[in-house]
Amino acid sequence: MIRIHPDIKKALKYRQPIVALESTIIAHGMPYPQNVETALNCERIIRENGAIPATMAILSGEITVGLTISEIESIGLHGKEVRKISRRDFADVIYRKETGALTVAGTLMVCAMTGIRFFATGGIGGVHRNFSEIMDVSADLDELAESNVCLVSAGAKAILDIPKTLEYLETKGVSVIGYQTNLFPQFYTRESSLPVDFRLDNPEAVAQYLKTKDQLEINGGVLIANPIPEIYSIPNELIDDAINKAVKEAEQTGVSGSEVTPFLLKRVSELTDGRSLEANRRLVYNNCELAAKIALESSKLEAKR
Ligand code: PSU
Ligand code: MN
Repeated sequence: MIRIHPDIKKALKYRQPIVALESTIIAHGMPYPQNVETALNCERIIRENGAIPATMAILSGEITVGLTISEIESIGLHGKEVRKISRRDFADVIYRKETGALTVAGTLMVCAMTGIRFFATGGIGGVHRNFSEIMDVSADLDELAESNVCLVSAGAKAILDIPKTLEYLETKGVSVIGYQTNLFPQFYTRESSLPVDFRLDNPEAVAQYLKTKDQLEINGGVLIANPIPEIYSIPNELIDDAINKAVKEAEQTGVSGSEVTPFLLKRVSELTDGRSLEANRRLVYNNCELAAKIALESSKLEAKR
């Protein structure tokens, strides 16, 4: 049921650095054509930094690892018509031979199936703001806790309840590592007042840390919180109103389930005249670069063993 691109098959065999990329961010996270442009830039940036990109989706019932350019274009063009696939949807979309975009949770599942250890996204899903009423917690969190994957993310999306998201990660035993920061970044914004578990300052240090974790046979995922570059960061006071307004609209219009996150991202982008979309793209590129560097350092360490 899995089709792996020959380049990635080879990379797996020779233990070359590979970075997984999800496809929900393409289909549901950004509008066409910026989504396709972003996805292709992510692949290019990963290659430029010495690793092999593996964009993943389910295509006509087949788990596909390493999409071609035209497959990426097709997912981007069809956008919201493509099903958003998390753990609960996985077997259903395959048995129906349908096409689906993988969330962070879905991509982590494929990483586990194939042995891919590094993954770049924009911002991980988390605990939503009105948790006490709707109990909306992204499946990304539980899946990360179960996967042996190093996930690079610009913190958690600012549309979420970030303190609760961090509490949940702590409960699940996921280490939250600040990359060159002591504070957990909030997606569009570099700063926050919430501490990370600990800080690492370069890809070599992250690779050494991951090697230690492996030697101790401590299973479970690691979240690298990589702040958006300063020049693209949107200050809290500029984006808070848009986020609050979008969250309120989602409640009033009764948007629910897997549609909440795409709705919020779209509304915040509209309310900021596209500024949040530009920030989103830049932070994803920044994460791709770091994930590739960590993957490369890790494969160098492994070669020495
Ligand atoms: N990062 C982004 N944009 C996105 C996502 C991540 O910059 O659209 C997607 C990922 O696929 C993640 C999903 O798994 O948002 C979270 O959705 P939910 O809250 O429904 O679990
Ligand atoms: Mn949800």
